[in-house]
Amino acid sequence: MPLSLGIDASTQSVSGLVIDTCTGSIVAQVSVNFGQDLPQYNAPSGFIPGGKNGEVHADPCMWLDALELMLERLGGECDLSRIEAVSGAGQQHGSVYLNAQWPQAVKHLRTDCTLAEQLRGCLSRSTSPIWMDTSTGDECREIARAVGGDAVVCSKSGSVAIERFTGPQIRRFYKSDPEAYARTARIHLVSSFLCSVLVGCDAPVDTGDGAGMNLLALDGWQWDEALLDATAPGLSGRLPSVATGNQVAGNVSPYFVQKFGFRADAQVSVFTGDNPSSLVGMGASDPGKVVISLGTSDTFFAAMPTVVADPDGYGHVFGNPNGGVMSLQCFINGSLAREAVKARFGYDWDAFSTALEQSEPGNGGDLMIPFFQPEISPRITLSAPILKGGKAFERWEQPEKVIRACVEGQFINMKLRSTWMRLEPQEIYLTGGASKSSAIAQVVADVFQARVIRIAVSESVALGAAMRAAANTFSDTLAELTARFCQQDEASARQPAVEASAYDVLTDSFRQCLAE
Ligand code: XUL
Repeated sequence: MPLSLGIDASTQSVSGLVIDTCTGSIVAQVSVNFGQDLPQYNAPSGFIPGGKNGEVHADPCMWLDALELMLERLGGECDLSRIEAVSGAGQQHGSVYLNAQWPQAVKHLRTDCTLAEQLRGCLSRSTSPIWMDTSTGDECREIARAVGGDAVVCSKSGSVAIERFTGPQIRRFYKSDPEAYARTARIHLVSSFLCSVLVGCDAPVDTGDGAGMNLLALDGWQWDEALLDATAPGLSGRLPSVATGNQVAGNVSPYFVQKFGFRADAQVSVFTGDNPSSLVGMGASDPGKVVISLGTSDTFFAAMPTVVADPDGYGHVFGNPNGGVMSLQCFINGSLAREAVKARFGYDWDAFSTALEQSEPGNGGDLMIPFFQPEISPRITLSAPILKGGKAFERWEQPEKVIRACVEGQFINMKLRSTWMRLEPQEIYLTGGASKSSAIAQVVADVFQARVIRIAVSESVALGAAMRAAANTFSDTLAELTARFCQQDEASARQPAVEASAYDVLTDSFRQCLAE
C-alpha cells in the first residue's frame, strides 16, 4: 500500500511520520534533535545561544543535516520506496537567504557530498533569524509608518507588524548589511526552503506560512506592493511564488532517489507553517472547531468562517491549508503562570486540580489578571498578576479562590481576545500538558460554553503534513483522512456545567480592570 510522509521542521528537531492511508495507521515515526544529535552546531535548543539585542538565529545547514539524518533513520523503520506522497511544515517566520548560485546548486545535487556541504556556499546570510527573534522593533515601526499605520498593515496582511515576522526581519538585514542583501537572489521561509531542497528547484511559499511575513495580502494571496516597498528595495524579485496548501510542488529530486531510495515519481506537496499543519493534524481544519493548546505559552487557533483581521492587532490570520483562513492567538502567560500560582502554595498538580473542583465557577466575583510577565494578547507590561476581590483573596490567603481566579482569568482573556474571529465553536479540542487536568478542561467548557474534547496528540504537525500530502496525491479527501487519523477521546469530553451568565460579572470586571 502507498505511504505518505509528513516532515516537521520545528525549533528543536526535525521529525518524520509515515502514514498508511488504507489501514489508517502510523507506520513509522523518527526524530532528530538538534542539541542531542547534531552537537557540532552548538545549538542545544535549536538556536545559536547568546544573540545580542534580541537576535535569535539558527544555522540552516543544521536543518539540512537533520533532514538527512532523519531520512536515514526513517529508512531503517520503513521502506522509503513505498512513499508516494511527501509534505512538511516548518517553524513559522524563520527565513533563509540565498545567492545567485542557489538555483543551479539545488538542481544538480551530487550524492557524494551532503546537502549542507553543497548548499552552504549558496547562503548570502550565514544564519537564519527564527521566530524567537525580537530584534526588529524599529523596523516594525518603520514598515507601519510607511504604509499608513498598524491598522493598515493588519488589514492587508492579517497581523500588525510583528518583530518575529519575516518582513521586519528582512528589513533589518537590508539595513544592517546592504551588500549581503544585494547579493541575495532568493529569500525562503524554513518551510519553502526545505520543500525546494526536496524538489530540486524553488518551491512556492504557501498561504499558511506566507501570511506570517507581513508581506502577503490576505485579499487575493499576492505579495502586497506597498508592504514590499516598505520592507526592502527589490524584494518582489527575491521572493518565491505563492500557492495554496493543496498544490504539489514537484517530484522528489534525484538526490533523494539515489541517496535514500525514494521512488522518482514521489510527489512533494508545498510545505506550510507548523501551526497551519497542526490545525490539519488535530482534525480542526473545518470551521466550527477550535484548538486550544496549553503549553509554555498557550495558543488558540481555529479555521475561520470569514476573513477578518483582529482590529486590536493582537491576533494573526494565516491561510488554512484546507482552504480559506485560520486564526492564531498566542498567550505568553500560559503554563508558567499556572506553575507560579501552584508554586506559591507549594501544591502539586493534583492539589491544583482539587482546588479548582472545590471552588465555584465565577469565583464569587474574585478575579485575577494572570500576567506574571509582559503579555502579547493583549499587549500589556505587567511583571506580577493583579488580584481584585475580597481582602483575604487579594492577600493570597485563599488558595482555592486564587487558583480558580488564575485559570478563569486565562480563559476569560482567551475568550475576549478571540471574539474578533467570529467563531461559534461547538467543540474545543484541548491539547498540551495541562489538558490532562479534568478540572481545567471543565473551566474551558464553562467559560466558552462549548463541549471540550481532550486530544493527546504529540505529532499533530507531522501528521497534518502527511495527511495533506496524501489528500493531494491520493484519492482520499482530507475529511476522510481526518476521520481515520484524528480519533477523539470521547470518554474524557466535558460539557458546560453552568449557564453562560455565571461569568457575566467576572468578564465585565476583567474588561474594566484591563482598561484601567
Ligand atoms: C507562531 C510562532 C510559533 C512558531 C514556532 O506565530 O511564532 O508558533 O511557529 O512554533
